[in-house]
Amino acid sequence: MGKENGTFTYQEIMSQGVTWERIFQFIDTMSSSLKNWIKEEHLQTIFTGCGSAYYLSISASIIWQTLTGRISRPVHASEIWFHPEVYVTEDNPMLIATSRSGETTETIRAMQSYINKTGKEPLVITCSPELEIGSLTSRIMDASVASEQGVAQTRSITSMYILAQIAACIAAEKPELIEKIRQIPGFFQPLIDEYHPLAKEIASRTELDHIVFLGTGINYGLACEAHLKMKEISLTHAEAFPFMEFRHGPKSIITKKSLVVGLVADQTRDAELKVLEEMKELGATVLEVADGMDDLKPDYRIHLNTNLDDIARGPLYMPVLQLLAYHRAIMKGLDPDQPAHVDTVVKLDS
Ligand code: F1P
Repeated sequence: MGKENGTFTYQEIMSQGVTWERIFQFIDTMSSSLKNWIKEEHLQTIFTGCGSAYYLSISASIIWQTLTGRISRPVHASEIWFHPEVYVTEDNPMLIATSRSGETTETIRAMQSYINKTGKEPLVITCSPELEIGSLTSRIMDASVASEQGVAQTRSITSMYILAQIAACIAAEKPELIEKIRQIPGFFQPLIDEYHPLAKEIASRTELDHIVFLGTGINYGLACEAHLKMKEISLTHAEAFPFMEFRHGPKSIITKKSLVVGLVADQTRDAELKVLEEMKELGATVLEVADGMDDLKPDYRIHLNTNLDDIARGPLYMPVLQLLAYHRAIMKGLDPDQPAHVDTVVKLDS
């Protein structure tokens, strides 16, 4: 008998709590080499990757700059490969590359360009340290416990996100924040138990055929990742925008068939809730994902209820949204394990 649709993806989404626990086992071994690396002279840090790994880079660079006070930015791996002169500048940047497969051509090429120009080893966060990426550097944060068989990244990207959070805490010498991040795995199962039925309920509303994910700052990277999951797994027209940008034109596409998902941050909540209110008035169905309670009357609400701050709680926005994409795919008769036209890794000939 053949495999049922989505077996791997479902199992990988649901095992995130235990996988995150296992990720923390490696912190002590990584910590001292990371500290030495961070001491090297540099003025800026560049985070890079492709697809999910690039979206992780958006959030990670904001966390890094907030915690360390040093300039940090996300750059697409292909940009570094094609334009090293623009990004690998004379001010000795540090490079942090993320890749589940460890073989994505653009990420490997970006690392090679960086190594050729600076003679320095990048730091990598990967599920595949034994592959090409690991042959280019000895500085590795190993997420192989989060490896996957599904094509779309679920537990791998949230686990690598946690490693990026931890790297920033080590760089900023904030061990107390690592202790907060250590609480994340404990919130996973209660969140799934409470909101898995809601994910199924929203997924059954197949008349909603346009899904917008909104987030500010750190949460913008997470909104981008959520939009990619929805697109890859459920072949739904999905988009991601910073909350405030959505008013500047993109909102014109909102109809009664739109679902707007707001990944609300504590720091910017008031302004974000006004955007969600406005989208509701325009006819969209609104799903609010927030840590605290507020006066908004969305159609649906996921209350994360962690009391963790915006920097610490990031990965917890993802699991219920991954389940929403998974169930939508199942409703549409698709196989979430095998998105159309996408392979696990993009390898180019030249
Ligand atoms: C990056 C990536 C994935 C995407 C797809 C193709 O892979 O773009 O984010 O979902 O599977 O590859 P990697 O460099 O993290 O292995």
